[in-house]
Amino acid sequence: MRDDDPRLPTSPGFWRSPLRGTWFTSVLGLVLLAGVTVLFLTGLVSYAAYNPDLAPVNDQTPDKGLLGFYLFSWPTDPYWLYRLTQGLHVTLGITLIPVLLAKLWSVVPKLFALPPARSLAHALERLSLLLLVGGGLFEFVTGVLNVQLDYLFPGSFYPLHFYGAWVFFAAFLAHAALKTPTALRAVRGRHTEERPPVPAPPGAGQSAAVPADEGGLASPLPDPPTVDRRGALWFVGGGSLLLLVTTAGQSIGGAWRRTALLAPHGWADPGGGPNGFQINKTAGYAGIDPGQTAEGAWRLVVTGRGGRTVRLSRAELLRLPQHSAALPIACVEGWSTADQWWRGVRLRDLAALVGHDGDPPDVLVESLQLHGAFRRGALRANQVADPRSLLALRVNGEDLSPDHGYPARVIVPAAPGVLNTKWVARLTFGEL
Ligand SMILES: Nc1nc2c(c(=O)[nH]1)N[C@H]1C(S)=C(S)[C@@H](COP(=O)(O)O)O[C@H]1N2
Ligand SMILES: [Mo]
Repeated sequence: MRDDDPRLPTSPGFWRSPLRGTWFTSVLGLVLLAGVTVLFLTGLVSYAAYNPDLAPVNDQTPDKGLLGFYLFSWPTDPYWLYRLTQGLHVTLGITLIPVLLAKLWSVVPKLFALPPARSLAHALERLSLLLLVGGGLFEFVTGVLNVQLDYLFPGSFYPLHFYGAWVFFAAFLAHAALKTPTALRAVRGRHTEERPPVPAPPGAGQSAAVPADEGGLASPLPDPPTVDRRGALWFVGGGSLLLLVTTAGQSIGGAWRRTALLAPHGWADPGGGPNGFQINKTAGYAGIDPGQTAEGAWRLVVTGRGGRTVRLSRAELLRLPQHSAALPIACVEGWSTADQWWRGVRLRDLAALVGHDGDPPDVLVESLQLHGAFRRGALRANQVADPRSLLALRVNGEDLSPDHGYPARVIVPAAPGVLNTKWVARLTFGEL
């Protein structure tokens, strides 16, 4: 049979690495079982955090009614909540890349196995593996691209990554239900009866060092090993550790940011001084013309109950009661700033100006920006009501810089950065 020609990848004899086997695949699989579960949960949370169900300006994902059954109103406490959940999501996702690749490598002979389907059940199993592998790669690739290439899929990243997550996780759960018992047995067995798979001494050829191979993953014709399975795991773990220490600093912010060698460093060097923290999109990139933001030209338009509207200059805003809040900016990309001191007018005080005293409603925030998915956003009533939610005019004792949103920007505790709209031009309360 041609299937058995060891020159073809469809033959088990083609795959010669002595590392492949149930134990190696099981250890990696169990790490992914824990890790991917955390990724899925923090991902769902991240989706809920940006208020996709509040208004189409935040998200137009069709059918999120079904998959978004769990959506809830995102709290404002603790104020570092999104910084934690999203830092965890992105850092863990990046750290797991070597584990994912090693896991796929360890089972790649199965991808080529013939016949493609021995029975209907086998065909269904392989189809589910296609969704598992395809879905997993899709989630990791879109996640990394979104972080590294700064919104490669403007506006569409959320639905892509969200739908992909459900497909991937459904296949992942089915796979875990089938394989976890075997994996646990393989890993436990190693501690009780079996010695670690001792590398065969050079020249010993196919020695008895190949352990019992329940999953049919071990090569029938293994090459002599150059590293044992433990060594290979250390190699994978070392890769993960390297990614971890060169990524995690971006979520801590401040001086730690310099350790985040792999994190994108943004479009502009923020420089030093009170405004010297990470900039996402610059005013220039967003097409904000300095003429529009000048003292004589800019007015904030606030609309509320029954269409009541006030127009306020920056000087008038500065004459309203000013409040401070120490809050970070935490982006969906996983980076955060340390806490910054913001100062400005409470959103709920602005709601009160247009007839919503006491119990402020949701608000639509629109910026001067004409294009781009994040030029506007909707905040929920609980976010408007929080006394730390500000239309900030100053940061760390100085006026906002143009790149951080001058003349005015929104800052809300625990909210994703994307809802901290810069260059605000209009607030519309209660008409979402
Ligand atoms: N008008 C406007 N506001 C915006 C954005 C934007 O593109 N346009 N980007 C948002 C995103 S995604 C983030 S993470 C924060 C970043 O704020 P910073 O640049 O001051 O750090 O601003 C938010 N506000
Ligand atoms: Mo962001």
